[in-house]
Amino acid sequence: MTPPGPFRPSFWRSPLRGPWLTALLGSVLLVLVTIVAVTGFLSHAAYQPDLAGNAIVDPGRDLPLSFTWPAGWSYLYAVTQGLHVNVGLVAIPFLLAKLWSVIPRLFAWPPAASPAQALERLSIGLLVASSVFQFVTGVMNIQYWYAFRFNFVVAHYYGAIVFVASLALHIVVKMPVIVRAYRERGAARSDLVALSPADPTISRRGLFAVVGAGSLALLLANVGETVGGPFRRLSLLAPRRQVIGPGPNDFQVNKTARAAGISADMTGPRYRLALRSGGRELSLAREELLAMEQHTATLPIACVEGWTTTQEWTGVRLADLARAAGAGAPDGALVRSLQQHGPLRIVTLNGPQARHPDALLALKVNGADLSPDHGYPARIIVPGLPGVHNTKWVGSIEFA
Ligand SMILES: Nc1nc2c(c(=O)[nH]1)N[C@H]1C(S)=C(S)[C@@H](COP(=O)(O)O)O[C@H]1N2
Ligand SMILES: [Mo]
Repeated sequence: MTPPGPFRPSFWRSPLRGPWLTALLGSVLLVLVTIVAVTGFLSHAAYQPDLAGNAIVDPGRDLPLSFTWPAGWSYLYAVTQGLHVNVGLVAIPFLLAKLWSVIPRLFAWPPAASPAQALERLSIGLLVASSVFQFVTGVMNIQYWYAFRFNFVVAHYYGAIVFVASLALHIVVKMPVIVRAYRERGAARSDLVALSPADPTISRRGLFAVVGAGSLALLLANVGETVGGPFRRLSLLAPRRQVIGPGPNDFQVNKTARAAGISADMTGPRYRLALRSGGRELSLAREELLAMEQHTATLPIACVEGWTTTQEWTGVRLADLARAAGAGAPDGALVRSLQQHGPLRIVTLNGPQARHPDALLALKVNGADLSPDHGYPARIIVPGLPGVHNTKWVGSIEFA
C-alpha cells in the first residue's frame, strides 16, 4: 500500500523533471565539484595539518597526501584557494537544482525493492549527506560562523573523502542511465518523468538561466575579496571585503593581537627573537633585526577562507637569519609565535619556502612598522604560502 501525499508518484507534476535534466545538471556539477575537490586537496597538502588539525611541527615530515608546496609564484595559493571558495559558491545553485530534480526519489515507496537497490539508495544517501555537509561547513567557515563544535579542518577533510568516494561510485552506477539520457534526450523514460505533467511555467533553458543567474550573483557577492579591485565593494557576502584605506596598516585582519593574547609587554623593549639551529641559539632585539640587511617585496596574503590582500613588506630574509644562526641554506624552519594558544601559533616552512629570496621576516608594511594586529614586532611573509602560515608575532625560528 502506498501512503498518501508525496509518496504517490502522481504527486510530482513538474514537466521539467526527467533523466536528461538531471544528467545535464549533474554534468555541470561534476566539472565544478572537480575543481573544488582538486583545489581543496591541494590546500590541505599545502597546509599540512596533522590528523587533529594542528600544524605539523616536524619540518622533515610529510603526510601521505602532501607534497612540497612550492615557493615561487606568489599568487599560487591565492589562485587555488580563490578557485576553491568561489567555484564552491557557484556550484551551490546547481546542487540545489540537482537535488530538486530528483526529489521524487526521496519519497519512493517502497523505499527499496531489493537488497541491491537498498545498497544503491544508501550510497546516494551518503552522497547527499556528505555534499550538503561539505557545502554547509564550507560556507559557515568562510563566514567565520563557528556554530559547530568539531574541528573544521579535520571534518571538512574527511567529509571530502566520503564525498569524493560516494560521488565516484554514483557516477559508475549511473553511467548507463546518463548515457541513455544524453542519447534519447527529452524522450528518455524514467520514474523521474511526471506521470501526469502539469503545464510548464518555465522551460528547461529558463531553469538553467535562473540557476546560472543565482551562481553569478553568489560569485559577484564574494569574488571581490579574492581578486580585489572594484569588485571588492560588490562582495556583499564576504566578511573581509573592506575597501583598503590609505593607511599603511589599513587592510584585513582575521585575528587581532588582543584575540591572540598578545600584550604590549610581550612585544615592547623586552622582546627578543630567538633563532635556533643545531643546538645554538641567537637572540636578537627588534633594533638588531632592523640593523640587518633589509629586503622589500610586494606579496599577497591569501587566506584559506578565500580573501587575498597584496602589500609591500620589508624585513630580513629568512635565509639571512638562518646564516646568522649558523645554519647555512635551511632545509626548513619551525616558526613559533608569541601567541600561547591556538593551532596557528606553530607552523613549519619547507626548504624552498625558507630559502626563497623573497621569504621574509617582515618588520614593516608599506613603509611603516607593522601594527600590533598585523604581527608587530615581526611576521612571516613567503611567496605562494597559504595565509595560515604567515605567522604573526614571531617569537622564535628554528632552522633545520
Ligand atoms: N600567530 C598567528 N599568526 C597568524 C594567525 C593567527 O591566528 N595567529 N592567522 C593566520 C591567518 S589564518 C591568516 S589568513 C594570516 C592573515 O591573517 P590576519 O588577517 O589576521 O593578519 O595570518 C596568519 N597568521
Ligand atoms: Mo587564514
